[in-house]
Amino acid sequence: MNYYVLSLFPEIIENSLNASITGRAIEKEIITLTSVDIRDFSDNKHMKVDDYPYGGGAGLVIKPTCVYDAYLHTISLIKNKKKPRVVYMTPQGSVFNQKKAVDFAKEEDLIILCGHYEGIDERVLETIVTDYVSIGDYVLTGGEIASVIVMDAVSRLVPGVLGNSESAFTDTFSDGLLEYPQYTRPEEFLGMKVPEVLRSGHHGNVEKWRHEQKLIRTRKNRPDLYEKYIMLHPEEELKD
Ligand code: 6GU
Repeated sequence: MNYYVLSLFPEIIENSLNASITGRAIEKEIITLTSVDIRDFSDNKHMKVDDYPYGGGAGLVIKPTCVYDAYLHTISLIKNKKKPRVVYMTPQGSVFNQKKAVDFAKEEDLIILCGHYEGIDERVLETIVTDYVSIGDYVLTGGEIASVIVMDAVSRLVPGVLGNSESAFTDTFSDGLLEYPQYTRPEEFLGMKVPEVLRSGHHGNVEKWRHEQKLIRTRKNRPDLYEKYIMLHPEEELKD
């Protein structure tokens, strides 16, 4: 997976992705990150990349010219004959979820465009963007952190990024339910004991207990997901 991220704050992206599991994947060259600074494609001596919005209003709009030149530069770096998808991070996009992460993880190259201020001139977006993606119903100062979230979620689905011990397929959302609670030593903490069944060594009972915990937790925290799950598995509906 090769990410090309066009933004005004490449350091936010590099600092985040170069750490932890994604950092290790970059070192191993399972994923690559190329950050492109849109400011490098400014067409004036003050390195300005934004201007006042036509029609008035608050804030500044990123000029289409520098974004387009940054895009053309990025395309020139990519050997692949196939034109990559261009994901624009925007609260106006459709909301990112695990299904979208799985879909993006199938790509070889992904161009991610991050806006700032009041956004980017619509004409360049119409020309280059294939996917408009938001990470939820709240507003961030820019798309950089949102892009890191998308790349993190996508990267862990790329073969080789997670070790055997960090499975991407048994975790939350792989079956539409939230995960069960986990415990480690000590056996007693602040007077609270680890549930007896987990110490019993009875594999069947552990599996049964964990599945029930998933249902309880999902019903409590995500009634929307619980309803969906029970529609598909009515025999599993919790009694109480
Ligand atoms: Cl992708 N960008 C910004 N600026 N704010 C957001 C977002 C993206 N997703 C949710 N809020």
